[in-house]
Amino acid sequence: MRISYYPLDRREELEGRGDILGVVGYGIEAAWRGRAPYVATALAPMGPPMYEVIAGGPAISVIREGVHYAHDGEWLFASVALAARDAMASVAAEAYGRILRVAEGEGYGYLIRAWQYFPDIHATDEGLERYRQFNRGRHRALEAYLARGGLRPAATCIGAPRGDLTLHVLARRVPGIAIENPRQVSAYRYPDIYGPRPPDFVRAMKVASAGREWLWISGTAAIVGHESQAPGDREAQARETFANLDALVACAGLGADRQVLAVKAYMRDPDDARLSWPRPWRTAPALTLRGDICRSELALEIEAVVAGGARGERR
Ligand code: 3EB
Repeated sequence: MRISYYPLDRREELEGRGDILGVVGYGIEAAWRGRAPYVATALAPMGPPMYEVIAGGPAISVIREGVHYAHDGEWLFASVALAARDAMASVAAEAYGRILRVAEGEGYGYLIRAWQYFPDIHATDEGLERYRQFNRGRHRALEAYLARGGLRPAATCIGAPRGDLTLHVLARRVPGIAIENPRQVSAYRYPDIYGPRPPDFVRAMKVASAGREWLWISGTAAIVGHESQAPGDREAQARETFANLDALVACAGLGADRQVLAVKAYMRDPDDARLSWPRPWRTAPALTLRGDICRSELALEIEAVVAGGARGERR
């Protein structure tokens, strides 16, 4: 498993590769002609357009039920895009339902990581914010999966400027280990002041692969307990966000020689791209995207992948 970022002019080289599980385009207009699943997001980077490439072993690529997926025996990447005009609860339930049928059908029954982007995240739909409608649908779709022993993935949910709902996931044949943040109430236990159904994700998922441990960290924002911190103060929000990221990494037991492999930041306001980043976060390959964080008072959200040292399995 490798995560890399490539500029637009590397497209043809990427399209010819056979080891790619999935590609996510940010700010890219060009059509994708490769065999690997491609997610055309409406999110734009603060810098030039960029491809995010998740590569693995030789991958088999399939389209079924409108889900484009690829798998290499260890990881499955699956992606679906649905029109997101209204009834977000149904759209979310449909997207998760299809992804789960395909993933479980191929024997990759454990969601590790999910990303969901859709427009007008704060608009109201039948008296309820669309993000909260989304949570209702996701909850409905995950209920049976959780009842049969499935695990909530780590996740990111961001408002896009336009386009479809895109949901893309990574799944495995074996369960990951859920890591929660001691500074935060688990999202799936949020009180109902944040909506009738909680957001079904874990703060991070840890997996063992290729002799290392990998921590997939959810989109992380300035939330302590269940409350947003420092509304209107982006620098204070950034500090709380990094404190949450640090706390999660400390809980995951990755060892001292851990390494931040990739970081994505989502910011409501392009000016916030200039905020200063502390170590170890500022040294990793990073992508900063313009997007709406799912609580309107939050200015930024950061996700990451951190790996333990490559010295054999740690448990
Ligand atoms: C939060 O911690 C901030 O609904 O899938 C972060 C990551 C957030 C994922 C989701 C929401 C989601 O509640 C928002």
